[in-house]
Amino acid sequence: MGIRKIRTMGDEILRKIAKPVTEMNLRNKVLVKDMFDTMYKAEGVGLAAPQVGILKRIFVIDCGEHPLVFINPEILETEGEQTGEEGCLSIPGKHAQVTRPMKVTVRALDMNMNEFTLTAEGLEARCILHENDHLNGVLYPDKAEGPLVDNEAEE
Ligand code: GNR
Ligand code: NI
Repeated sequence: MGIRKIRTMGDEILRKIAKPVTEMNLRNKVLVKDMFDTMYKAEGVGLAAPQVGILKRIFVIDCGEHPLVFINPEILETEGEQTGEEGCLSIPGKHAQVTRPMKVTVRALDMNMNEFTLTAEGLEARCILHENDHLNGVLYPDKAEGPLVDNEAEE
């Protein structure tokens, strides 16, 4: 198990633009495995490499259906709108309402550097867009409708 430290808001690395991945090698394989370990341990549904201090365009998600790896993702198309609660492992203990597209089509490379295209809706779409933002130094409070709320305050 390779649990990595999750960087939190205020850490400058979260605001930097991540760099494209040029090859799949042992270092990147270990990184992806560690990202899954770290995401599951933290009970998150997604994790982007900059959150563990690595400025590479990689994110992983598992919104309940299947674990997926996205390398050098490109958002091809979005459709519709959804407003819902969003949290981030880099902003522990908080959430806010964020409006995002309901549907997204994304093209990326998988672990074998083979291209795939996926269309997702609802939470999976929200998650893909949230993770893609991390690769561009964007955090959900930048897009939030209302204030950041303490998770405790409402539960
Ligand atoms: O665990 C997470 N939950 C979540 C909820 C709504 C929208 C996006 C997310 S992603 C987040 C994990 C995380 O911070 N990924 O970058
Ligand atoms: Ni996040």
